[in-house]
Amino acid sequence: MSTDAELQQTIADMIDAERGILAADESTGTMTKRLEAVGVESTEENRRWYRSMLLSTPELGKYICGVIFYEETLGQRDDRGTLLSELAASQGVIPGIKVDQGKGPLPGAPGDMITYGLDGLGDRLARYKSQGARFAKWREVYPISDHNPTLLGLTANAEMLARYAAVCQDMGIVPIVEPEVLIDGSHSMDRAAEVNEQVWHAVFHALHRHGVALEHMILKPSMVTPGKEAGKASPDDVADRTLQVLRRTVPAAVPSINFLSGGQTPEEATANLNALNSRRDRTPWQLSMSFGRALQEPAMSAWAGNPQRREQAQQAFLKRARLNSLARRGAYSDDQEMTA
Ligand code: 5MM
Repeated sequence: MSTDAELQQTIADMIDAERGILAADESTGTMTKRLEAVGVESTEENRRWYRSMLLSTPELGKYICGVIFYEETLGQRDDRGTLLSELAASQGVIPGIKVDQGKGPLPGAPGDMITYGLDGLGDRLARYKSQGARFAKWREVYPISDHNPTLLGLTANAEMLARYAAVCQDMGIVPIVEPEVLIDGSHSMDRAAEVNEQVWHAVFHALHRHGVALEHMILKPSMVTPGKEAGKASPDDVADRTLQVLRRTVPAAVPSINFLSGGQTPEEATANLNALNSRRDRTPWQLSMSFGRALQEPAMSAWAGNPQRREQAQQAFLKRARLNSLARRGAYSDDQEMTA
């Protein structure tokens, strides 16, 4: 199959009117925080057990079309010896891989961050592809302050995302491009909208410069919300503002926008996704999710390291996946939280 045909096939398999992507690509440091929060030691075995529990959830493939793995997970097997990537594929869930290698301060731009991992990316992608990965993900992180992101931060981060995406497409791997504008802080909705507009504009400008085929990528942005210390906006306000800025900056050729949850509660993220999809007639893209915390938090709390609670954890996980699938169609309402 040609590289183009491979990309096209993966996009066709991942763009689904009722399903979304599970972000299970927490690096060991992040996973350690998540596990310790529910009283579980972060050992390789606990991480393997938890992720194989998620992926073996019955009917997962009805609501989830892709899963983003961390490198460690690609080589792990479930209790029966099946590779977790094969377990996912057997449920109709396409395996993908996070390929950025963490972040640090951006020199020359105090307060801005930059992500590492371009060196040797082609070789790593070839290896991940041979292990079953068909798409990849790279995250750049943008804190908001009165003076961040700077112009340098906007251009340097956009350049990284575009270079990564171009390498992926050369290898027949669909890139998920994730510019995460952080929810941390007390900034207003207006300021969040202003920053997201600058970020998305810079990202698409860089993608164009690097010849990235927009038809063969997925955008994973933040929703436009006020900072978490500034109070909440209603789902209608989040949806209106997010779509206003997306329409100004994201070309119609992009097939799907899969939002991150970014510290929203599971219920908020679902309600916001639902409000976005209630306005679908006004958008050229699929509006879906690639949630990490908002899909996993209830499952992780239900499990809390007790293998006897496997079924309860899977039910909690499937409930969030199912409610987000309803939100994909604009068919979710909060009373379904009680009954689902
Ligand atoms: C699951 O967490 C991902 C990896 O984070 P680290 O590199 O910090 O370990 C992260 O990129 C995630 O995919 C996105 O932030 C979306 O997850 P949320 O929880 O924001 O929906």
